[in-house]
Amino acid sequence: MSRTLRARLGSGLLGLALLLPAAVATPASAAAADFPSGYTGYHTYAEMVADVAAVVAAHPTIARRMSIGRSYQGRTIWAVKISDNVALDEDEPEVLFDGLTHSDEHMGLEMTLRIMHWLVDGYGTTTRITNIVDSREIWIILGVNPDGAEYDIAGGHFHFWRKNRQPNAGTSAIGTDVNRNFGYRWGGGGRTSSNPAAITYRGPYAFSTPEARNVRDFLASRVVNGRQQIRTAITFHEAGRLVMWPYGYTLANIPVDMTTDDHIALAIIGKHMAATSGYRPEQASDLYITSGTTRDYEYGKYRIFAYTFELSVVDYPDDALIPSETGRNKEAVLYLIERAWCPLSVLGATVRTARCGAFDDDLEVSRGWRANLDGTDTATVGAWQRGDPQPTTTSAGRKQPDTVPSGRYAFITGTAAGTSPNANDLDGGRTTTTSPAIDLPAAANQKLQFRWTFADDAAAVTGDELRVEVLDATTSTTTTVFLTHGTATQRNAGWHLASIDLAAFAGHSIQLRFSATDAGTNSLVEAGFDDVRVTRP
Ligand code: 7B0
Ligand code: CA
Ligand code: ZN
Ligand code: CA
Repeated sequence: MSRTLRARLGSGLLGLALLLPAAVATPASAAAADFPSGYTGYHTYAEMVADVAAVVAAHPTIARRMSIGRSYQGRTIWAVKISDNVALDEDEPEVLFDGLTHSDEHMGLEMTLRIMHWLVDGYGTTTRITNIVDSREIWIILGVNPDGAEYDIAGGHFHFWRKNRQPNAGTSAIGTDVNRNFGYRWGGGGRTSSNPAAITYRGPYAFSTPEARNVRDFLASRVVNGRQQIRTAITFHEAGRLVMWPYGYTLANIPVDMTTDDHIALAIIGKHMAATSGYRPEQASDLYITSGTTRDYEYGKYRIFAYTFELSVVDYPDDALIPSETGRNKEAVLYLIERAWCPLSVLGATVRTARCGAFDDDLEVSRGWRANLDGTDTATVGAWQRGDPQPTTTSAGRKQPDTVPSGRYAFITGTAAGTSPNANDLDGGRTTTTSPAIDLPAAANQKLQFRWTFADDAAAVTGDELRVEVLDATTSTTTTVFLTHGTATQRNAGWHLASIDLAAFAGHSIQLRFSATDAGTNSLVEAGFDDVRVTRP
C-alpha cells in the first residue's frame, strides 16, 4: 500500500482495512461517490467490483475472478476468467481483454464489463457463445488503472486524468502513462516523454508502474509448458473508432521483429474486425508512433495477436452512448475469440495445414526449448543458440547462413561468426536443444516439418551430424527421425525442408531433440534449423 494512501486512511483505519476482504477495504480510499451528471451510467471502481462479484456468484461454473495485483494506491486489480470447467486450466486457446489503461477513457471499462456479460448471459442461450465458452479460456482485466479513474471523477467533476497516480521523485508532477511503461522498445521513438509533467511520461524505467507490472506478470503467468496460452487480445482505449495492430514503435510494416505471415494475418483480422465495428483499420504507428505500449509488448514478447481499439467518436461520451459504442464491437470481440485457435488460419488452407497443427514455432520468441536437457552435452564451442546468425564463408563457400527461413531468428550452432570460419563453429562434441512437450492428437497425416542447414569442410567425418529424435513419453522410447552427416567433401550452408511422418507417435506426448555433433578431431561444422511444425491432420 502506498504512503499516500496510508496517510489518507490514517493508521487506525488502515489496521481495520487489513482485516477486511480486499474488495471491501479498497472503496474506503475512493472518495469518488459517482460520475458527474450525464455520466452516472459509467461504473465507478466500487460499482465495477460489485458487478464482477455478482457475475461470478451467479455463474460459478463458468466465471471466476482473481486478483492480478494492486494499483499504486492499493486497489485490487480484478481479472475474470470465463470458460467451461472454469476452475481447471484446460488446454484451450486463451484470449485477453483489458481496458482503462488510460483513466480518462472510461468507455474501456464499460467495454470489458459488457464482454463479461455477453459471455455469461449468452452461455446456454446462444449456440455461438456457448461454443466459445466451451472451447476457449477468456480473461478480462477490469480496469488496469483504477487510481487514475477514481481521481478523474473525484469531487463530482472530471479532472481529465490519463496517467496513474504514482508520485515522481524530485517533482510535484504526478503519474506515469501506463501505455508508455511496458518493456518492449520502452523509451524508443514517437509520442513518449521523459518529462514527469508530460501526459505521455514513460516512467523512469520500463515497468516502473505497478499497473504495467500487473499486466506483465499476468501475461507471464499464462506461459504454460514454455508456451504463451493467450493467442489474441484487445486493449480498449478511447477515442476515434479505430482498430490498430502492431507495431506502434516503428512505421515499418514488417520490421525485423515481425514475420511476414504475422503481418499479413494481423492486418486481415484487424480489417475484418474494423469492418464489423464500423471502425477504421490501421497499423498503430499510422496514427502516431508510440513506444512502450501494451499491444507492442504482447505481440513483441509473446506473438499474441494484440489489437488496440479506440472506442467512440469523441472523448468522454455521455453514458447514453455506452450501449451503442460497446455493442458495435460485439461481432469483432466474438470473432477474435474464435480466431484464437490459430490466428494464422486466416492465411488460407495451405498455411492452415502447415501452421495450425499441434506445434508451430518460428523461433522468433522464446517458447520453452531447453539446452542440454539430460546433461550429456559435450560441445565446447558452438552450442545451439536461438538468434540471428552472422554469416561465415570459406574459399569453398558459405558455411554459416546469413539469412533464416522466417523472421530474423533460428537455432544456430553459435550465431556469432567469430574471427574466422573455424573460430566459432561447433567443436568438441554434441550440443542439444529439446522442445517443450507436444501432445499429438490421435490422428493420421501429421508431419513433423522443419527447415535445416548443415555445412562442413573436407575434414568432416561420419560422426559429424545433425540429428532429430522424437522422445516419446508415452512409450518411453527415443527414435531418430532425421539424420544428415559429414562426408570428406565440402558441404555449404543452405536451407532445406524436412518432412517426416509422425504416424508412429499419434496420440502420444512427445518432445523433439535437435542435436548437432562435431565428432573426432575438430572439423568445420555448422548447423541450423527454423520453423519447426507439426502439420494439421
Ligand atoms: C495512446 O488516444 C495510440 C496508438 C498509436 N501507436 C494508442 C493510444 O497510447 O496514445 N491512443 S490514446 O491515448 N487512447
Ligand atoms: Ca475450459
Ligand atoms: Zn488511451
Ligand atoms: Ca525464424
